[in-house]
Amino acid sequence: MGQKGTKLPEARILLLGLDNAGKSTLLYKLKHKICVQTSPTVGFNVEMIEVRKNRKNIAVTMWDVGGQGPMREHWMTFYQDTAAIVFVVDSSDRTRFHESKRELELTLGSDELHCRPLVVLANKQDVEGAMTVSEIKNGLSLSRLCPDRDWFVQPCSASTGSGLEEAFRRLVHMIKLTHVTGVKGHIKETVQYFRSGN
Ligand SMILES: Nc1nc2c(ncn2[C@@H]2O[C@H](COP(=O)(O)OP(=O)(O)OP(=O)(O)O)[C@@H](O)[C@H]2O)c(=O)[nH]1
Ligand SMILES: [Mg+2]
Repeated sequence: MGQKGTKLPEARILLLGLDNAGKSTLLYKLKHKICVQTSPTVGFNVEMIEVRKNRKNIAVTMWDVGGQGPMREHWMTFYQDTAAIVFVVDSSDRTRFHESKRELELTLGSDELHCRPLVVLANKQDVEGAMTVSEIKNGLSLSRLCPDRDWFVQPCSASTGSGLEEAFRRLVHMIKLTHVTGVKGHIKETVQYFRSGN
């Protein structure tokens, strides 16, 4: 989990998206630079990446929450103190694009995520025929959906790693320091929530 023992201020990033979008693959690619064989996430994964922002070190904790149907009702459990949202879209799967759009709209409607920056990762760009950035930007109606938050769409491939570092750099730049918190034992609290069978 990587965060154990760190005293750094924390910026909590939430990785959301439908099952099979590639969230866990990109988390491990970003953190460990390796392409791991994943299985559908039941619960969540969390990794810490230390970065510099405004001449300070901060611990960016990336929360990767399972995207299967039954997992989605738990997404809101992770919203508190989120500094930015990363929404991963499988660009190669046009059949599920509307489902993806619906989940994004529901997520952005939350008060706890008000004004938080949004990065949409147009993942699986290595697949032939994948939707382009413009198709995704227009298809998700992002200009209409995000009048009061910073956002951008980044083409990427979690498998090859292309586009990931760039997205992460821009994301860290967008985080507002007012959304960076002290480490408050979120991991412990969230693990307890899941263990209690809610
Ligand atoms: N071709 C290609 N395949 C990818 C890419 N990213 C992920 N995959 C594959 O997509 C499948 C699902 O990836 P995961 O990372 O497990 O997806 P997830 O979003 O974490 O899914 P849940 O945990 O169920 O929410 C795996 O077979 C990955 O190898 C990509 O950029 N390109
Ligand atoms: Mg996963």
